[in-house]
Amino acid sequence: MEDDAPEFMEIHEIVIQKLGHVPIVKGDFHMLPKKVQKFLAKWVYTCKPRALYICDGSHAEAEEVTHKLIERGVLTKLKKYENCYLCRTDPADVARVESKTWIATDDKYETVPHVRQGVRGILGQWKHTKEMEEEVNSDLDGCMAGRTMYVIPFSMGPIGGPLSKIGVQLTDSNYVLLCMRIMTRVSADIWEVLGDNDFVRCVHSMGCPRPVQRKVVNHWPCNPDKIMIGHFPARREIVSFGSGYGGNSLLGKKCFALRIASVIARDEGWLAEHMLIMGLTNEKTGEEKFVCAAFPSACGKTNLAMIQPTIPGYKVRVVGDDIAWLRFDDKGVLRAINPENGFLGVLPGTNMKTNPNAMLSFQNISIFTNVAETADGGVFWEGMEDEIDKNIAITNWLGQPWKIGMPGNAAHPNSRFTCPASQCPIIHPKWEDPKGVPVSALIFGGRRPTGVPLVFESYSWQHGVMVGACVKSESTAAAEHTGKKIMHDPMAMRPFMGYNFGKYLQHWLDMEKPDRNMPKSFHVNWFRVDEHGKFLWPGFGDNVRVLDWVLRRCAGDESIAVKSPIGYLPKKGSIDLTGLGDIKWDELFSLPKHYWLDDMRESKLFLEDQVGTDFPQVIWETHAQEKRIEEQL
Ligand code: OXD
Ligand code: MN
Repeated sequence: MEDDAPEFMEIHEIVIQKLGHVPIVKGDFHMLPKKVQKFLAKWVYTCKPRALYICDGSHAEAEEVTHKLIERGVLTKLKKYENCYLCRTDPADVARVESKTWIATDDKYETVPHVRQGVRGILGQWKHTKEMEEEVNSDLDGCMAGRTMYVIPFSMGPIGGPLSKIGVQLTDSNYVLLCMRIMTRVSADIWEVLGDNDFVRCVHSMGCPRPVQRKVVNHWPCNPDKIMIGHFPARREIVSFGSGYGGNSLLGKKCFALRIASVIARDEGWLAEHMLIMGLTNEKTGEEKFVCAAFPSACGKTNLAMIQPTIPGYKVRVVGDDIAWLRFDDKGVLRAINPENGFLGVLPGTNMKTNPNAMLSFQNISIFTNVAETADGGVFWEGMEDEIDKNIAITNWLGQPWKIGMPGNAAHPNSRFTCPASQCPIIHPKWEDPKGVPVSALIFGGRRPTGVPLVFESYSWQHGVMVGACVKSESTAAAEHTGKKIMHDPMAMRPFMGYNFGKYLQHWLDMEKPDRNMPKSFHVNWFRVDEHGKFLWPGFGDNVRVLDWVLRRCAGDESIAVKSPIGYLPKKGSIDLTGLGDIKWDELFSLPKHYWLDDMRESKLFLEDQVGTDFPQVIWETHAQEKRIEEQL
């Protein structure tokens, strides 16, 4: 490990001695675990902050930081709610930047698969460790000049839990600190739990040292031209530069809980996935089942996790809305924890009809980023038209006067709320159970306007891995992609892979063992449209009807499924459609032969191009899907 190399030891010793020159405005450096001291010393030496602030996660700290942010104009208090704030970023810093996200290893093929010659790989971006280090050292040299470096101890998962992991994030943004306090568990107790153990090293800078070189917009100093999000899985380190937005800067989320955690999971025999976790209790029997669902970014994981059922019989409770860490226990049961502490949800489209539980979650302690503001101190975004006073004046996310019906958007399409998960009215009482909850089904899905039925079940675990590998979806505003193109997003993990995707698929296959209770797996699509572009399925609360079918399948009901060339489909009429009016079942479940042949060939080509020799052939061999479609459809 780099930390133990003699020359680094020397540098650390010197810097530790020299730290006296960097005032510590809060906390006691000497009380920190030695490994943390070294980590800190190294980055103080590189980033050259004006002061050090060691966070303790206390309420007083939140008050102090919030007050500072309001004073400086970064946050505006929203007087319509309790402890809620609006933040407008620099409009050049509004989404995750996948093109500037890198995984650094010495061996390229540890990170990315062997793509077919001439093909540009899209399953992760690799840089050699040395090259990445040089870039990091040059970008971060003096990057915090004139600014305070905050030291944030945090836990992903309940503090001290057997499935939890600890991180320490350094940042020069107190907006990031405030969001980290919501999204992760920040506490001084971390130092004790950590002891001599290792932790994930997270370094974040807005990349805007003083005196500033670039005009600061909206009090949001950033460096959009030089954004760089680098991961060093071997030494469990993340360095993010230039952006303060969501997944770019809240390093516990995508960078740690998915990219670095997927590498840890590979090494330790578990899975770190882009999945929601929810519990459904059958109100008649009292039996509860948990499901996890993997959909690409901004495809409705938060809405599904917080669903308000439109049919009687189920009580739904949310455990997590974005990330699941999954591990088989010693009884062979797959258990899931939500490593996060809060929700960072997309706002446009969210309202009291589509997701009342989300709306009720952010009435208190919440940060709204890049939404519009109403003159009475409330918030507004596309989809809230029926929920505000029609005559109220609105200011859009850019700070300009706005009226409903004007061209463009009031809120940025990737505007977000950040709120503690505990505020959700249907948060599961066991959402922080350190052992996790037992999982009965895994569900994949995406936005597929044509061809793909509402739901189907894979034949087996192995087939489920193939179905997951073939996930595609229309692009959304969560990252920098523009337009509505259908993109491959295998396992909903394309932007979040921490290592070679072929090896990752093999790791999934290796999860299957005779003494394990393998969950069933499914694929859903709420977004199929008819020839006029109208959705064939109402979605939202009605999706519980599909979950009901899924759970009946998990309970072993053979009578409700028919075998098809792509998996098991619901037998006609086996999904409860009571009260829905005219649902075009045949269209919703049709499998157009040409579509599926093209789709299968295209997916196969994609995986052969992108994963090449790393693709576990057994998946193709066992599941001659193309042949089945050719012969049986
Ligand atoms: C997210 C994302 O923020 O997937 O959760 O982009
Ligand atoms: Mn996500």
